[in-house]
Amino acid sequence: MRNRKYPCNAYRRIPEEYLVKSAASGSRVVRFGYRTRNRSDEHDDAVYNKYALVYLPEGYDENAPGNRYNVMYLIHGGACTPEWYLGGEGCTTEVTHLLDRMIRDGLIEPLIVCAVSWLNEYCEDAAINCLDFRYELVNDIMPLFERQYRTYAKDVTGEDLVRSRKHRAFSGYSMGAVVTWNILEYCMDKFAYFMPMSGDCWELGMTAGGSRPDDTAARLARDIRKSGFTAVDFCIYAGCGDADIAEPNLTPQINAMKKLTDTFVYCESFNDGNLYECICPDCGHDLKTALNILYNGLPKMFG
Ligand code: FER
Repeated sequence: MRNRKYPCNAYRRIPEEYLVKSAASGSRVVRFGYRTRNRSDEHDDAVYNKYALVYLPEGYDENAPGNRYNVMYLIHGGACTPEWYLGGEGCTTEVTHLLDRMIRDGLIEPLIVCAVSWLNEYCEDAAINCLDFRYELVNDIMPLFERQYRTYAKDVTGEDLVRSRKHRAFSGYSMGAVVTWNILEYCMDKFAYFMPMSGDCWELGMTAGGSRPDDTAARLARDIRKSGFTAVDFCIYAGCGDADIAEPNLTPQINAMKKLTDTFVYCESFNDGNLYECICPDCGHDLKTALNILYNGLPKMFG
């Protein structure tokens, strides 16, 4: 895992100019259409049309041989859609401005961001949709998406999604953080970096990261160990605002995880461990917090 030097995890303020449009960025937001099926039923026909919004960095070139990009899947919160991050096809937003500037200034390597959604036509229960989203991700999105875009997975039918896991991150805000913890628990084989923003793990019930932190931490550790991974195999950059309604759910969960040092090693930089919680000053349960966690967390993703 530790093939690189990671910067210090501590919170830093976003330079104001990072959130406004800079001249002539060559990045693009495009639409990725796919078909999906009713949740966990792999044998059901993929009859539902859905789409993701995709950020392609400046200079992205599908045809350049050997040119591979890190990929982050990014998922929205309640009552939102992928537009919350990326606006829409051909749009620019604070998120795209931030990514443009971080790449241009060398804080991160150029990456692809795939903004997906847990909304669907067949189930109205948001919590169920979040906890089942992984089936859609693994069965219907990743194989097609990573064949179409130049991620590090070259042969998406084989073991390549596993081999390339250090070049793949998952992040989400609020209900999207609920998804992120679920992906951590069940899809560690394909992802090595996780950035849950403003939300806790709901495997043991809604906001159970707050009400049952020790059980939640033990559950995560158990399933990570069961899938054969240890503390050196993954990193979690979690975060929320100091005035965030999810903070009382997230912080107890992180504190419980800190005690399970076989699996989670709390640290000031990922050179020394794999878990950090960034609490952003003067931030609530909103996009400002997500922007802050993206700014602070992304330079620590990918190995
Ligand atoms: C949390 C995780 C998710 C939380 C709230 C949510 C208050 C989502 C709420 C919603 O979208 O309605 O820890 O804490």
